[in-house]
Amino acid sequence: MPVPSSFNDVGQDAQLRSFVGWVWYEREAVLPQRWTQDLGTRVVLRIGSAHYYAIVWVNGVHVAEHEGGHLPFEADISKLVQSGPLSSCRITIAINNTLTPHTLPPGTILYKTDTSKYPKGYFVQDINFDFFNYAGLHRSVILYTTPTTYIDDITVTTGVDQDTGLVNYQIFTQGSEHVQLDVHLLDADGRVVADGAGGRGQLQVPAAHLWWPYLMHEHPAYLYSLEVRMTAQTEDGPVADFYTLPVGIRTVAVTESQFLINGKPFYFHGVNKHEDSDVRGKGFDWALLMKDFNLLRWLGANAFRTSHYPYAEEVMQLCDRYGIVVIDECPGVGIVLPQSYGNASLQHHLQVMEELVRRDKNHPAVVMWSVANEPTSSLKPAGYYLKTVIAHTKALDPTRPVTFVTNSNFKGDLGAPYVDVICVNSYYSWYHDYGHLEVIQLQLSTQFENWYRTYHKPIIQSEYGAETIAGFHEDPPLMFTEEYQKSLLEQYHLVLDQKRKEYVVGELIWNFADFMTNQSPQRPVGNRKGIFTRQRQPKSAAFLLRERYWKLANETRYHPSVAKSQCLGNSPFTL
Ligand code: GCB
Repeated sequence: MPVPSSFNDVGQDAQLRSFVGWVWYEREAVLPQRWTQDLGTRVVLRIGSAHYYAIVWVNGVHVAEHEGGHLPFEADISKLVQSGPLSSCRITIAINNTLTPHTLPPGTILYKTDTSKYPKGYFVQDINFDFFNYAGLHRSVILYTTPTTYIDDITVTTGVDQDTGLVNYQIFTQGSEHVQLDVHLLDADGRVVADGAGGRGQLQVPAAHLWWPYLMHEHPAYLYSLEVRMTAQTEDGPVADFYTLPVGIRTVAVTESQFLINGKPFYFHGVNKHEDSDVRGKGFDWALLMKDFNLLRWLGANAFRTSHYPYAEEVMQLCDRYGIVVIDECPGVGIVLPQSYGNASLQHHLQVMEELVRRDKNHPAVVMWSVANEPTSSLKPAGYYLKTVIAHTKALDPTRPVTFVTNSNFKGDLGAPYVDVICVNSYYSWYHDYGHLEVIQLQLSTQFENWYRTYHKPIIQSEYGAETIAGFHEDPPLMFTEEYQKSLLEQYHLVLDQKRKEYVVGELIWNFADFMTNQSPQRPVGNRKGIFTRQRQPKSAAFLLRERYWKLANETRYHPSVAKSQCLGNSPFTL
């Protein structure tokens, strides 16, 4: 079985495609002699993503267990590989994709006991989310080394004072109390612009280049490099560790009606995505990733939400580099049953947010955390649950707003009081009043007005869209045709254009591309609400959105005052 890849679509076996239970991966790796003989070397096994529950052994010895399919985990395996003459290392990973009411996402195993209909022991995995539960080793498994005294973690937060950039850093080391830390901040040309020393401090960057979103500024996504050099005297002699972290200096803030980046109003015009493609399922693939980024840039999209789970780290790194703003969502999708709001679920959800924030906190592209998608937020226990997860996330990262994405009625939503931005999904003229495009404007205006009147918080239309089979055409538009998708979007845009002048701060289409789901009478080989096909070819709506997004970019672009030396001129972006 190739890694990284989902195992489901690689074979020709229908049983493997829908398999629920344990699968086993095993691989022998030969390690360089220095790794196995130098006791000052720390050898680490890192697993980028194993969906869902994983148990790991090295040379037959249990080294790690991890719950949750979309975040990395590691094990220090130095002792195991340095204990004998062997330079080989057998890595065994058992993975179980079963989802229960307490996993994230949750699911239920339904035992079908009517023996007149089902064979003995028959069960199915039931889920309340709309994407295929691909499983396997979705991201790379790597072995790496550090010295035994090493840099374990860095937290960077940034601020701006007039035109001085402020870079606050905190460095955590392991292995020795007596370390020396030297810090340098380099600009994009490699020139040192600030120095520091010690485990925490603030670097000041005069006339800083700020990190701006794509299309918001002539020079978006400016990145500095934070170089951290650790030296220590240990029993085994001097040791050094070195780490470089890209740093974007920017601020994020939310008012009653605006989302501000660097103090300027930001309008999210973008997409919801999935990690999903032919053959490899949710397996990481550089070529696919670059294609997606080229499509996003072509589209003029400045943002996406990682619906409905954390994406690969490489995705986040590219967002930093291209200035694509991210709403970073955890796998809290399909939380609908009352059993999924108990202590076991809550505790796991808090743990997942810790892992997510630890992984993604230093990405300037990440401007907001989303703790869930469409939970049953009108259920009584949901209020305490969402309040707790949001408060915990804010405690972990006080610098970013926190939200969850709702489809509940504004009157009964028990989680909305705790979010910074209201993110609302609606499918007017699709799941409701289907075929009746003429009701969208009224219903959507009412939706926005109700939410704003109740909460006085900025609103993002976090999903809207229509199922569309590429190549289906009917005019006047009929459901499932490219014309219907376009017309539905146009109706939404008429209202968005009014409300964005007031308090709507973004629109994210559902979905960037068609994606695989469970089989159902509503899903013709997956969800077809993509503006691109699963193979990344455009439907008509992609051209409509492209025109809109570039127009929005020109309208919402930040123009520094003409008096300032960094004046960009007035030349508009062109398609
Ligand atoms: C939603 C969900 C998303 C689905 C989409 C749909 O509200 O958040 O996961 O795929 O609707 O197409 O039904």
